[in-house]
Amino acid sequence: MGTTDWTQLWLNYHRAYEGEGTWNIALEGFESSDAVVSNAICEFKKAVVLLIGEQVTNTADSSSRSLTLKITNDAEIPAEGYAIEGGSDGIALKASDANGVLYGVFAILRQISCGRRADEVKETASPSNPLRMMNHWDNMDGSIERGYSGESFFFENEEIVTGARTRDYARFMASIGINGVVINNVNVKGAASYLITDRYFDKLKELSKIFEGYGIKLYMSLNFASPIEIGGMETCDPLDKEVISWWEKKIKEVYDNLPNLGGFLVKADSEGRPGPFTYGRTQADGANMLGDVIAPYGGIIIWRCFVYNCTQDWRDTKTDRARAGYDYFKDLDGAYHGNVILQIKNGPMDFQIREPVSPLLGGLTKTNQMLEVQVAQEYTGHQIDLCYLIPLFKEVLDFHTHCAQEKDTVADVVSGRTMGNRLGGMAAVINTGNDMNWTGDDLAAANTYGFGRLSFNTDLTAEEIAREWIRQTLSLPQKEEDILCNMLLKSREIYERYTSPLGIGWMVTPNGHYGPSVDGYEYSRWGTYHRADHLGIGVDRTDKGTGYAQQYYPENAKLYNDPKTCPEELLLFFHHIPYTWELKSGKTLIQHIYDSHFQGEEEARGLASDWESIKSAVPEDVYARVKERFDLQLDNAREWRDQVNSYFFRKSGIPDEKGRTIY
Ligand code: GCW
Repeated sequence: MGTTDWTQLWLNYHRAYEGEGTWNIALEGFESSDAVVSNAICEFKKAVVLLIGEQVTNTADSSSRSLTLKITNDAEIPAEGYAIEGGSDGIALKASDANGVLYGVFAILRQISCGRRADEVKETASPSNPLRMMNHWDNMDGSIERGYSGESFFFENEEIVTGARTRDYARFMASIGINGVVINNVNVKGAASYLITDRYFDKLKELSKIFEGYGIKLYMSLNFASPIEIGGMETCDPLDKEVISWWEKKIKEVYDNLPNLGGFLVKADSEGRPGPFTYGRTQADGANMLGDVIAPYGGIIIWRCFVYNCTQDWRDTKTDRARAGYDYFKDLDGAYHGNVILQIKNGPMDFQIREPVSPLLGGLTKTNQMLEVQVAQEYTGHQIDLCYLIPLFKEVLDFHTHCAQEKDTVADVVSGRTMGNRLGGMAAVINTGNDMNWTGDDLAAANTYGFGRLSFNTDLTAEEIAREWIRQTLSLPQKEEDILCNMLLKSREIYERYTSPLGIGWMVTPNGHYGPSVDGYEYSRWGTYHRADHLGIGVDRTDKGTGYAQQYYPENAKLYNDPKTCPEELLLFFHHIPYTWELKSGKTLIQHIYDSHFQGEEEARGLASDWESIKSAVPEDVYARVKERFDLQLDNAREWRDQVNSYFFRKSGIPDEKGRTIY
């Protein structure tokens, strides 16, 4: 078992083999004065010593084999892409820009960490998506909304913090291909509204510089009501001339200080946030105004589509939160300006363990769009329960929207391949904090890593990503690697089995969102209902119900509309189904609910014992931290199993065929 510096995540650089050469670095068409190139070289130097015990010297040493990392500028390589190839005299790296050099170096180090020798390194790659972003929900008091790994490492007591950790963070992000980071929570309040004032420019400049050295653009979340909150105006109506000229001055001031700022992320008219609706304006009015103001500086506006009525009446069965995104944004397709991107959550509700893909993705055909996923485990176990999310993200990316004859998957749409957009990509709500191991649960770093890798290369499989992460992080013997990989790969379905059935979602403790509370959101204002009674459960979203299914292109609409063709894992999302309904397995719905909960709880125990079985191969501290979490996960799984099963037994009065204990 190698030593693991857990603060270095997957950039641990375990000794892979003993080399016997000495390296020098040759640059052709790149300057070592370029911050990104220089950081790339620096990383290479540091890593090869650790990985293969070889030094980078630049002076010929006749006693050892002389090797060269030859970095060449090659205009044929696509933006941010690279070609790497090892041979007997070293490694050739070709790229057409500095980010390509950086990603190429990290690719070399990754391949060596994963078991190749330097002379076997080989890959040609370029990013699937133009924008590959992390969204932090960090608040300026240091807290993190939906954070499960300590406090923010960007903010403390309303100040911006920079230091060694900031640099490490940037390295980690660059190593997985991230090129944009939004540092503050989309709910912009209090001090965060002042991030666009001279109170913070100096520190932001520092931060932006660190990021730039790793090919990352700094972005911030913006308060749409800034003209009121920090400008002392009476309105923030996006069509008001004075409001517009306030923004013009403000954005100029921001760019005078932060010329490399990528732009802003905006949550408007949502969950109490201000927005254009207040003034009878559309989402496009709001987004375009900001887009126009920021355009001269090359900035972009990323506008979130998470807009819905959060003061619903549960008695009202016609209003459907799932419909809201499409209803608000589809009609304005084509009205958004060129530097505006709509950022769309993967599902129409809110990051549940299983949801259909949002019909807005690909539903919009004339608008820049970006996929938003949540790596922070808000509804998926709080980084206590093991839940490897890459299989879920893959399902979303592979979903055929039917928006075009070909190239119609979500991956195609957001990458720009379908409609030829220049702007688009993927963003994740990140799961990091200032815990020593960054992600609370050591195993949750697989999601951080995985999102970045997937956004760079959407063709990678969940398993390839899991293995890469394990090899670089823990470098386990093959048998143990297989066990851990398998644990990761099945964890999402296990979590799904012991929580809410067949796509219904929610049933979670309100506010905190950990642990069961079947009716917790049933009679609330949030639009999150399961509609269970003594006969059945589920929400009718067909043409006879809320009509949500009709927001999809006909192929999918038809599939979802009929309970016989609707994919069963989404059955209760689209249909209200009697407990006695027979599923494809031949089981009744109620029996499926019981079986799945018993099975999920049992499988969670299996995960815990799998972890125990690899104890001797993992560092002690890592073992202990993860074990602690499995203990909690087992309590959680048991609680979910018993509460959900008892609830449905009491509602339906139908006993478990297998006579197991239900309360
Ligand atoms: O998932 C919900 C969360 C909120 C979050 C919101 C959003 C940042 O419960 O905490 O607010 O989504 O995505 O804006």
